Amino acid sequence: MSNLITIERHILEQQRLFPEAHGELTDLLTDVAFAAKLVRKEVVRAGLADILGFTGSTNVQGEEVKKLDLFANEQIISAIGAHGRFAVMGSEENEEIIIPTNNESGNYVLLFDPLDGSSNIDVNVSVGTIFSIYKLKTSDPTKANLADCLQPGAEQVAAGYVIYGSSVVMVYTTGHGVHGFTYDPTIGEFLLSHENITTPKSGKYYSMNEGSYAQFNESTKKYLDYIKTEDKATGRPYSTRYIGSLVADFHRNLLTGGVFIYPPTTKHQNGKLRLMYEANPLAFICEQAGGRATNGRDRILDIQPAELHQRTPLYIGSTDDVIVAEEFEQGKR
Ligand code: AHM
Ligand code: MG
Repeated sequence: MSNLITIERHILEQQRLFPEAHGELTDLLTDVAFAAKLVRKEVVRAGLADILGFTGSTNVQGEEVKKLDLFANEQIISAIGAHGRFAVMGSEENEEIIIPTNNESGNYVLLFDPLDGSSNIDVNVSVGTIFSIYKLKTSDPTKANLADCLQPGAEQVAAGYVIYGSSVVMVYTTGHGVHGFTYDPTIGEFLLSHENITTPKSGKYYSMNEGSYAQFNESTKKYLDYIKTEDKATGRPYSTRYIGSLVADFHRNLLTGGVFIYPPTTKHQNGKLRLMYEANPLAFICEQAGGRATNGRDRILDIQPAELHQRTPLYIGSTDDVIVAEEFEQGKR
């Protein structure tokens, strides 16, 4: 019991190791961990909506029962926005940027996906929250605007995700390694469980929605044929693992090795996933863990965003596996 390290203590200790890390960042991450606890509290009661009232209806107390993703969005905005540390926020659930009411002293930007993979909630499958933090560019926080949010992922000062699965795990990076914490519900704390996560150079899993095969381009189809062909030397065939919750698919591959691909399709020509809320934070974490993240050609973190809700194809995971997938995408194989 002597070696228990809470997420708050870990963030503080990291800050001491890296004097350039600003004290404010500790508060920001502590806020995010707090918001995650609020979301977790509802996610674990998800099935009870049937008893307490269907979503979209009113419950026994006469209150409106919100869809869980909208509930998570509101919880995060109110829990984090109230502390005045962020001058501007952007959420996958909000069309426009969000300006917290007391943003006068906020020096940071928060972009987040409150509950990713929410179609999986009703069937007890893992979902997650993803977040990304940038420094404000505008010098006056009260003038924070969209341009502050449209920074390339390489400018992130911190990023992370929370996975609500068989246990709840929060993973974060501030650019000094990747660290994971498992939630202990008996004491209400995230405790260090995965220090300095590194991802294997190659793995044995590929994660793609093969149901979209007919919508893939020829290069993607060729890659799929390759990854399923037997070849002892390269460890093929790889096994398919696809949950359909990005955080869960990413987290598994991060720990075990493998590649996650959401390629361009005829339905989603720029891919389905969002650059600012999904690709950038996970790319930052993946690179910090020794992995690779691209859109099939360019490094995700170098993409200059043009829109808040911009989409991107995503090739992410073990470096060697991502490179092979890119070679197919670029017609080199
Ligand atoms: P969402 O933000 O509407 O939940 O969509 C994102 C999710 C990701 O979690 C997941 O990787 C992807 O959509 C799955 O898409 P598909 O069903 O097309 O495979
Ligand atoms: Mg999402």
